[in-house]
Amino acid sequence: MKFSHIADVHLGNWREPKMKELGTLAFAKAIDQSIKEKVDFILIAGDLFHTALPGIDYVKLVIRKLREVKQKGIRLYYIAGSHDYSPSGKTMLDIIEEADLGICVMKGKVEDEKIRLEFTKDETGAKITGLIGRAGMLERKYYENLDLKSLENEEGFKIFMFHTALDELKPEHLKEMESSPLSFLPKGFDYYAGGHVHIVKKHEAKGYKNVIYPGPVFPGNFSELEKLRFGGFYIFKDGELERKDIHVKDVVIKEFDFEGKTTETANSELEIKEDVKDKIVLIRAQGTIKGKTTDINFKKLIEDLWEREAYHVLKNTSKLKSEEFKKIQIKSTAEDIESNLIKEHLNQTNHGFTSEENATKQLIHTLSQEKNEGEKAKDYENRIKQETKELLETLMDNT
Ligand SMILES: [Mn+2]
Repeated sequence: MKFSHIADVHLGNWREPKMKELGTLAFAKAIDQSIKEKVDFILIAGDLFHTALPGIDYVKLVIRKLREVKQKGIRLYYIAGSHDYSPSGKTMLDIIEEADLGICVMKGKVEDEKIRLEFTKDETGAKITGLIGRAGMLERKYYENLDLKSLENEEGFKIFMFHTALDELKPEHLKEMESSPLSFLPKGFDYYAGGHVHIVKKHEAKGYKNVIYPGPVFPGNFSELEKLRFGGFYIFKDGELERKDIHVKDVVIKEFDFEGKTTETANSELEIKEDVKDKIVLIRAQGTIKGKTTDINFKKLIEDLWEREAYHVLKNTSKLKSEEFKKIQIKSTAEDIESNLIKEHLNQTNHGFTSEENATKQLIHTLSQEKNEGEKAKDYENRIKQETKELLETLMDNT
């Protein structure tokens, strides 16, 4: 048995057309390589599209590639992720199943308030099931009501697909991300095909083997490019795992530390000597400088890189500060201030929450969500209302 495990393609991600192009190229490569490897089937563990309503060109690309897959006799199984699932519960991924190009494996029924998932059986005998991911961890409710026993009692080679962050696999830099314990997943499966967390990770624990996050097929922003440089996916063959990297462009990373330096010194150091032709160049500048940050001549450097035919140039100066501003800096973060304000105003109303502080924070979080790209005002309004309603129900349930 041989299959490939892809996740977090995010077609339509990146604002710059040139970078968008690399994302689609990476997806095509992941599919082409899977075909070349003669896999029996392909798993896509959510976030194939970056939005619930992706552009027509991305839909066309997916249909074209999946038709190639089907023509080769390779099966495709998928679940929706937090990005390709709309608040009203619709996903463009439905067209894959409608067009008979793949099967969404989250199937089952609700019985006695329990979610009983069914298995989709592949020709190889592999039994596949899974749960979709939803924005704001709304899938947590599904997991809480999931009938694990019936899944665990099933015989045979089993695969569980999920699109959720797991406590045990969460890296330090994503510790703010909401997550669930691994014990939410049924035990004893042969492979856990994950998505959602953009890291490359393989995890084993008692009762759980091959818990995998393949990471994106192409990094989705500056820091992902910085950390991962390139994307990839996994191929599983008769118990053996193989990582497949997808190289679409080389990345040159240049860090400038201007701590304590004058703008003159900073400007004299601001150069990149490496060959940048047809490469993505990442410029990160940090430190507290003497003088104004606006006096640092990034424009000249970037123009020079374009002239030397860099494929794309990205700059990050979020950690670059000016001493002049340092003097009036407030020590607390926005979160600290918010947290203190909440604490100061506790116990003034009559409510049914166990933890008013926690409830307030969750409500603020839910209500401060922004409108998604391409989301209609009405859908946005309904989504916020629905999520707030669900949150209030959960908060009340816990009392
Ligand atoms: Mn994702």
